[in-house]
Amino acid sequence: MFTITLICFVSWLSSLKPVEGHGFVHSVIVGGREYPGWNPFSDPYSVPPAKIVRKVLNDGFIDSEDADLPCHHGGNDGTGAIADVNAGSQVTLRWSYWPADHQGPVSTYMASCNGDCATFLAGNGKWFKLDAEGYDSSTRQWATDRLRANNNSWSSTIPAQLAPGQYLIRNEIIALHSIIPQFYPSCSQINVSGTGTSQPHENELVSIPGLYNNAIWPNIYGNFSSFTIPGPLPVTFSDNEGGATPVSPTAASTPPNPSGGDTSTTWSVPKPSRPPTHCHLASRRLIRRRSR
Ligand SMILES: *[C@@H]1O[C@H](CO)[C@@H](O)[C@H](O)[C@H]1NC(C)=O
Ligand SMILES: *[C@@H]1O[C@H](CO)[C@@H](O)[C@H](O)[C@H]1NC(C)=O
Ligand SMILES: *[C@@H]1O[C@H](CO)[C@@H](O)[C@H](O)[C@H]1NC(C)=O
Ligand SMILES: [Cu+2]
Repeated sequence: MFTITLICFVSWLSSLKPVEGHGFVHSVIVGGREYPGWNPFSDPYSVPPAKIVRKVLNDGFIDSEDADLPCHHGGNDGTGAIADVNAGSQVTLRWSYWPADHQGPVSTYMASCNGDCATFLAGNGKWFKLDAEGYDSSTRQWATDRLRANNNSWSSTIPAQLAPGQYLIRNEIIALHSIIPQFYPSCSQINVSGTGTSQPHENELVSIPGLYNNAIWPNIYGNFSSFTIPGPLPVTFSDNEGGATPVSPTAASTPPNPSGGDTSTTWSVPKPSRPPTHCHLASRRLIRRRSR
C-alpha cells in the first residue's frame, strides 16, 4: 500500500509542472524583413547567430512581480543584433502558437535603450504603450482570440513622431484562465530612424514590474461584460511638441469596470486539487499486478 501511495504522490507531483506548450515569438517582421525569433527549445543547443529577439529560457509564464517581467527569463540582457525600421511603419510579432484557452489582453510596449540595446538591461526600461486590446463585449472575444485568428501574430505601429534611436519593443500576452494572471512577454531590439522628435511624457512611462501592482483582473469564466486594460493609455504624440498629450494618471490606472458584472478581485475558479486520472490508473494497474 505504501508503494501505491508513493507512486500516486510522485505522479501527482510530476503533474504539477506545466505539461502543455504555450508559444514564443518565432519571427518578427520589421523594416520589410523577417527576422527569426529566439527558439527556447533549439537555439540554446545550436549557437545561432545573434538574433534581434532577446532570449527566453522557456515558453512558460512570468509572474506579475517577477524581476524578469520585462523580457522573460533570459531577456534582461541585450543581444548583438538589431533591426532597422522607419518610424511610422509596422512591426509584426508572430507567435509560434497560442493555446485557445489562454485568453486575455495583448499589448505592445516600447522602451528607449538610452543608447546601445546590446548593453541595455530591460529591467532599467521606462516603458510606453503603443497599443493594447482586451475584451470585446460585442463579439465576446479576447485579444488572444484575435491573435490566434490572425495567424498567431500581432501588429503594432511605431509612432511616426517618435525620435530616432534604439528601442526595445515588447509584445505581451496576458492569460487569465488560471488562479493568477500569467504574463508572456517577448522583447526585440529595433533601431528606429526618421525625422520625429517626440519622446513620451513622463506620466506615460511605466516601470516593469510595477505596472500591474494595482491591476484588477476579471474572472473570465464569471459574469463580467467589460474589462479595462491595466496600465497607461497608448501614446499619441498628438501635440507634436516633442511629447504626447498628457495622460491623466487616474485614467491610466482605472481598474476594470465590469458594468454590473463581477466586481470581486478574487478568483473563483479553483484548480482541480485531486490527483490526475493517470494516478488512479497506475494504482489500479499495480493492484491488479499484485493480485495476480
Ligand atoms: C502564417 O505564419 C506562418 C509562420 O508561422 C507563415 O509561414 C505563413 O506565411 C503565415 N501566413 C500568412 C497568411 O501570413
Ligand atoms: C541605426 O540607424 C541609423 C540610421 O537611421 C544608422 O546610422 C545607425 O548606424 C544604426 N545603428 C545600428 C546600431 O544599426
Ligand atoms: C450577470 O450580471 C447581470 C448584471 O448585473 C445580471 O442581470 C445577471 O443576472 C447576472 N447573471 C448571472 C448568471 O449571474
Ligand atoms: Cu499554460
